[in-house]
Amino acid sequence: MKHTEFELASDPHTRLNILTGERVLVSPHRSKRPWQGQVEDIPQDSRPAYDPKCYLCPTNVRADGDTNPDYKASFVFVNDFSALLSETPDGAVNEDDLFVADVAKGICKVISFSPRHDLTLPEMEVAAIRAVVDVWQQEYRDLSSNGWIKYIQIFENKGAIMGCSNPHPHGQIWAQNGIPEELQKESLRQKTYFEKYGKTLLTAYLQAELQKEVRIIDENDSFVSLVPFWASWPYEMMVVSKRAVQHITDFTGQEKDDLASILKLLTTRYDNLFKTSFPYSAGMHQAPVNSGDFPEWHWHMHFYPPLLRSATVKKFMVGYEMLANPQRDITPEFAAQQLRACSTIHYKTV
Ligand code: H2U
Ligand code: ZN
Repeated sequence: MKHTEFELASDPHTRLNILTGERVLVSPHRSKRPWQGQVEDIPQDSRPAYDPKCYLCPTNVRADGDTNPDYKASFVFVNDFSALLSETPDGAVNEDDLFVADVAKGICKVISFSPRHDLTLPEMEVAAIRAVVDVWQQEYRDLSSNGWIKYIQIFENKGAIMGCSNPHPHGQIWAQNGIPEELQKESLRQKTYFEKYGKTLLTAYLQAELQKEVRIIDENDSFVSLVPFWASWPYEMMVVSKRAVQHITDFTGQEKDDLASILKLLTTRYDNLFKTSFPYSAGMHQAPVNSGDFPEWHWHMHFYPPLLRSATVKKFMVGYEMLANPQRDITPEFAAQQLRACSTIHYKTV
């Protein structure tokens, strides 16, 4: 039936990602009945607390021959196959603006979140997640003490579907001499907004979202988790700090506790959505280091999960997405509704 009033909930439209300036195509009419609440009979993974063949478990030997200590909380080591190296000589190439290259130097680390091979973030105690936040903060501080490091990417790749090599709970940190692409886009957009309005883009966005409430998932004194208006992955989420801080090192003890507890809630809802250990790539975005003050920069964390309808049905970013821009069927508002309906008690414990 023809209608005259444009509706975000039912009419195809594009949405602007205010952090990158890119667009996502939303096609809500394609998913009139998207939610089957489908739960498949996939074998639950039953890992041992200690796996003698795991390169992250305490006391085991890694690829480079080093032996992991018998650690009790988290354990950090330099990646044995680092993508960036600190000793690379400086250099650059530019042949007639046609062949352009610049040296990339850096330090790559791996962080085991727990000695327990069988856990994941949502299954860890809030206090143990808080200890991981402390490690992130300490590593950030240590890495930025190298004057040539300009940006530090803290991230986690979770699940075999995301190319993660090992189910032992772990994340990575890559610190480097330049500013990566996503960060350059976000820096520019945040700077432009700050210069025009005198406050950070995410302060304004968060305030507006808290009033609307439709995309908010959880909130505590220091953080909000939400499905962003411009989400391109089906269940994409963001964690945004209420205080506009530039770096994780600015967080107080209370804020670190609050970050741990909102991460526990977010990842538990994710696991409960399809009753599976929910895969994702997640990471923090923060201001460059050793490059001055960036009052426009507002710390936040992105969660990009690939699952669409069940533990095995994944959204493919192919075709139109590769050649034009991302596209989605279910609206971010609908995804938020589903995530809010998920329990915050992990399904394995009930
Ligand atoms: P994933 O989080 O994508 O699984 O990567 C884990 C990293 O662990 C990966 O970058 C490193 C790999 O280089 N690794 C070691 O540093 N030592 C090892 O013994 C095996 C894997
Ligand atoms: Zn292990």
